Amino acid sequence: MAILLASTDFWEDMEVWSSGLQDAMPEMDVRVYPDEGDVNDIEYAVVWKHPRGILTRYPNLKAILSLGAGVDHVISDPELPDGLPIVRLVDKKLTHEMILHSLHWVLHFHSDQYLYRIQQQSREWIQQSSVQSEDRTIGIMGLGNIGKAIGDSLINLDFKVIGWGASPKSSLGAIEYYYAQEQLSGFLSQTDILINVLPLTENTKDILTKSELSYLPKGSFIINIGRGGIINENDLLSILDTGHIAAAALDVFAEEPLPENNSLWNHPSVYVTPHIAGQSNPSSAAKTIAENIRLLEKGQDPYPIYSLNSGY
Ligand code: OXD
Repeated sequence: MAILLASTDFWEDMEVWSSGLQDAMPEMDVRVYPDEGDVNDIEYAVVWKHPRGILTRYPNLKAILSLGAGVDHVISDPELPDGLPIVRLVDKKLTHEMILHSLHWVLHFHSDQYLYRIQQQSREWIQQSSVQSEDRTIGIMGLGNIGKAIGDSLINLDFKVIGWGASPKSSLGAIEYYYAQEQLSGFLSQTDILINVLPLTENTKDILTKSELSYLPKGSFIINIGRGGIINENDLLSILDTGHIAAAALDVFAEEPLPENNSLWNHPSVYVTPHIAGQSNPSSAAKTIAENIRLLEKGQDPYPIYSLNSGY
């Protein structure tokens, strides 16, 4: 029995992933693509942006597991073997990283750090009047495990948190929830700082274009740690130019790496980070992946499985 690790992105980390998985599953033979050995041995593929088409090479493949939270990098492969479970990664450490990243930017915008930076450049000593956290509404799009955990940590800091998702949800505690297209404008119009955690699906692609972004109040902020394709980048640039949105912290982009000639790089109100908001932690993620493989081996469902219906 063998596990194949395949990525076009994490090459320098593959040794770490491979030894992490090997430690978590000593009974398995862990191989790193392209050193796949006998293709008949491969039963599980653990992937991050794997080379397109390779997964059809393994006749005994039982499941595909993502090395990251999203699976759009898996399902975008036009040559995917039919009918195999695709398993997303929900890992405590990854969620924790995403919480810290979100808190960093919420506090940066909330406490006017972006303005003090500009003021310093022209040696201006202006004390901005501070807003209390309970008077600031953070709107989170995408209230799965990660979005909910980010929301709870902001509630602990006394922010008002509202959320939006495609379908109804319960058990969201103090997070006021909006759902479906009809409630999107009502949600956006109350949001001072928008955090996007939505996965990219057919339904979420370009869900935020100029008209939706205009519902955000003047002077609001955007933090995108979900997927780039969710916010139309040209529309974002033009609404940033008008000053309606004060600043955006973007970790994900429609095309990654962000092309050198993309105007987001040098827009004065944009902060670019290279998709680092929730880097998977090999030692903890390898254990989570190993637990899921063990469940599959026992004929039980791993968690969470990608659903074709919901698109994530
Ligand atoms: C992702 C990740 O899916 O970084 O984007 O885990």
